[in-house]
Amino acid sequence: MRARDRENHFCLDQNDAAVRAIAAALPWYGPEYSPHDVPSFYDVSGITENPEVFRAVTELFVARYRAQGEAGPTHIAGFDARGFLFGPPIAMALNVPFVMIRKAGKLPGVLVSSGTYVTEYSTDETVMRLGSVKAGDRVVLIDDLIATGGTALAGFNLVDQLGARVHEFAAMVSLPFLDGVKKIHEYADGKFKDVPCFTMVDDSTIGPEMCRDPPAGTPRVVAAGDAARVSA
Ligand code: HSX
Repeated sequence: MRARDRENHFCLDQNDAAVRAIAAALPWYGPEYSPHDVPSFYDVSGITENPEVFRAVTELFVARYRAQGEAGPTHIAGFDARGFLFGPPIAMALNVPFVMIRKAGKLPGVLVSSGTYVTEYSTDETVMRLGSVKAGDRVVLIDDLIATGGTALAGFNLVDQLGARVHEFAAMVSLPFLDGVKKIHEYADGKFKDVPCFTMVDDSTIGPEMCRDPPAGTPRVVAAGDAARVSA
């Protein structure tokens, strides 16, 4: 599997069979059938409900970090919520801890906060538990997707506050037109410019045939008793 370096942004070859298989398993919905007003909302359940592809995605991440040997990550930290799908199997395969970067108001204990930040469609705040990573740790930040980079940068700042170092930011899908990786590398006069970002599938590789919007007029939510009469 070849990774091309676009200025510290490692991308897989979009014609690679594995990348094509992931793209062909990732449906999207338009604004009417999405939880947010974005042109294409990628539905990660297309991956999680397909064990073969889910395993292939996980193994691509694992192979990358396993190949780094002793210099590889000491921790995998996943973003609430979809980073929680990919992070644990990767951490278990590498035999390193999985750490939660949680939305505010959900974690017990003494916490550090990212402060509020803006994403493609929301304003959020995330927290990590004090002591979950420490000075000297090399942390991979993992998410399903990077859009504007707001969520990723919140993770960079949290890990930084805790005294550890981000080893790499990694996501299955990238929306390059929103320049998320560039924003990470340009943030705070280039504070994180040397941290690599790794993404697998560019959104442009996922075609219009992956749209799963149902026929016009299909209700967005159906009552339990009506579910059998509606096809989606
Ligand atoms: C989505 O927004 C993904 O799961 C990520 O957590 C996040 C990426 O958006 P952005 O912060 O890069 O704009 O819900």
